[in-house]
Amino acid sequence: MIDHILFNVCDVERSTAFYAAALAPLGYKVVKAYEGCAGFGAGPRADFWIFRREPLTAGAHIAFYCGTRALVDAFHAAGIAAGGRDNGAPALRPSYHPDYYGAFILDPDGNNLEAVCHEPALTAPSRPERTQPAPARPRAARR
Ligand SMILES: N[C@@H](CCC(=O)N[C@@H](CS)C(=O)NCC(=O)O)C(=O)O
Repeated sequence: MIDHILFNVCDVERSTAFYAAALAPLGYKVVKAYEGCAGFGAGPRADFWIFRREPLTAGAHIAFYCGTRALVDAFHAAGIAAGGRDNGAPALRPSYHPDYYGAFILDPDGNNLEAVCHEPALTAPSRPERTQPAPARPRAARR
């Protein structure tokens, strides 16, 4: 599943106006905006981004969603083994958000591929799992 896509643009203001208008019929609007970039979404989550790039390059950025951090690690190892160029080892990137665990690979043409997991790290359960059925609760008296 695709998590987000990013296009490089040279003028973020101009492209924000363009995409806001072009994507409005699809329910997309600007849901995040930072210096040099804007994120669009049809809901609260931004899955389409524009990013100012100087000089402008055509390389796309696509991030694939992973349910676990182990999958992000596996993606990065497989991408390197397949001849991709490392563009960022698997690690947390808290500048995006506290549980953002991503890894980046450049494909043979310079496109920037990412695998990302947004879930918190797996932790041991804070209390032992219940192994016995819960004690029966007294039933309400029937009339
Ligand atoms: N080498 C960086 C790559 C980060 C990256 O490519 N981030 C994506 C957004 S999730 C992107 O296209 N950012 C724009 C940029 O870095 O120019 C890292 O390891 O964190």
